[in-house]
Amino acid sequence: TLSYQQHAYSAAAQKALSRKPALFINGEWVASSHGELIDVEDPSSGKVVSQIVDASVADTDRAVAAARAAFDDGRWSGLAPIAREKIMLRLADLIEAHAEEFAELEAIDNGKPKTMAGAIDVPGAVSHIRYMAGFAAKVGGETTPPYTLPTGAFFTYTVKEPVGVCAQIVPWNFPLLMACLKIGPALAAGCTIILKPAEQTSLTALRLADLIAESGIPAGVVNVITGYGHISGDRLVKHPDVDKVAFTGSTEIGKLINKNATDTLKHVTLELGGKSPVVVMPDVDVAEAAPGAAGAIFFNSGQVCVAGSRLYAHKSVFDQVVEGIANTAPFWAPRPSLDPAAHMGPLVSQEQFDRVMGYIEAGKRDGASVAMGGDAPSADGYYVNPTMLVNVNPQMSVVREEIFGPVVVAQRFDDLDEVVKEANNTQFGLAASVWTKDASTLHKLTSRIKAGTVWANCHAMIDVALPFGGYKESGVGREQGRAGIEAYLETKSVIVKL
Ligand code: TXE
Repeated sequence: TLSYQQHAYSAAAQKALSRKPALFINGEWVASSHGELIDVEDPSSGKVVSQIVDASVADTDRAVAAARAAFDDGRWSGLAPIAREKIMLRLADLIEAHAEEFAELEAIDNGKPKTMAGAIDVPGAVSHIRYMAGFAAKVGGETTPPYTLPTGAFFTYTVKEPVGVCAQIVPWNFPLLMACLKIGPALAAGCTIILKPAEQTSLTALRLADLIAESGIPAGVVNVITGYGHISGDRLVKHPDVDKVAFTGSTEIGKLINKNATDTLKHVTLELGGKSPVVVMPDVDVAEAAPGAAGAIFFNSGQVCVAGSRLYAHKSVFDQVVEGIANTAPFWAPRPSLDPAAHMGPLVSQEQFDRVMGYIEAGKRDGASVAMGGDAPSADGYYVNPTMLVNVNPQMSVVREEIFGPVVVAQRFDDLDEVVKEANNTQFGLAASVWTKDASTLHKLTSRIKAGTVWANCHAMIDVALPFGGYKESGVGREQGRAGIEAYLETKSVIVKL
């Protein structure tokens, strides 16, 4: 039996939780136009611990006006690139200096273990800003010879310019990390920003705004507004003065945003859902692959866009892999996020808990058998036990749909052609992992699986230098790497008659 005893918050966290609800617009903390607030819950206890502003359409318009003015007068894009780079590096240092506080706030707000937030979310956020800062001075156009125009009579070149005012809408699974992943390339490119964190998890974005002000980023360049997606998020997507929308979230809302952005023909990048396959070949060392496959799904309680939620193990190792994963149950048993022994916390909200438990019940009704978990511990808070379903088939909703919880469906296969077909039998194409020591099998699989990222003998290893995004309904465009900054740049061609 586990103790679900709650842990005390630090003084720094209590201070952040008791701050007056406000929006960060034009470098100042301002009240909302209508005074509506949203409760902030700690998913480890289900208790309300703070409140944030539910930004109105008028508040949103005010933030867009600030970002527009800041872009149009060039107070950021007009700086020397070395100055932008220096300020961004200062912001990265400030986040790092507050790592402990950010990790705790993220644990309180999202429910992820503080140890995980400290090991992954916060250093990841810092890396995104630092890596992109280096691009501020390193993206440019080229002098390119013309093709049909006479060379001596014309001088032709391209210039890279910032796209403009960017609305950045992020989800609740990696709040600070996603915020920094979004603002990094936009700032390096010289854009201005309205960042909208998810209504469930806005605490770290608000604290980030304090550090943005402290870093020396000019007022109006980054604005942070909290609130519901269908109000402030929707207004950002439709606002004529916003030039680009970058969204991470559900495929359903991603499709809606794509439609809503059409009238003003905004640039749109979308990072959406997944149902990523984990393919285990017969030659693996099961002692390595089984815990690897468990981590692929149970990390962050399965609330990861690249979660390895469909396991395909070769029939010769299937039983051993299933047993090996089931044996990790004590390690992944959910605990309160501030418990130093926690490897997995609760889910983010009652809504997500109901959704995940609904899928587990649907799986059982459809005839799946439970090989691990399948239930929730009795405790306050939104805990779900790590779960594995077997005896499943490709028609079941647990196999087809993104559950976004600690639930993996395990299937066996006979040969490579069969597993490639099944791995690709999905509307999604975000990621996949393949587990084999045979180089030829490895390359056959990586080339035939349709996904934006394919890992071999590991899963969810994300590096900011490598482009990230989805095939099929998992998204549009790429973030990270050079592709990530290109998404915030326009290319202008200049043709000069001499
Ligand atoms: O996501 P939403 P939800 C998936 C996952 C999860 C499901 C539901 O399967 O169970 O989505 O989560 C803002 N215009 N993912 O409902 O609604 C919203 O305020 C503009 C996968 O929380 O997509 C928040 O900031 N913005 C995913 C953000 O969109 C709108 C991560 C994401 O919320 C909006 C999260 C609108 N009309 C959920 N409606 C991943 N790929 O990592 C909402 N928003």
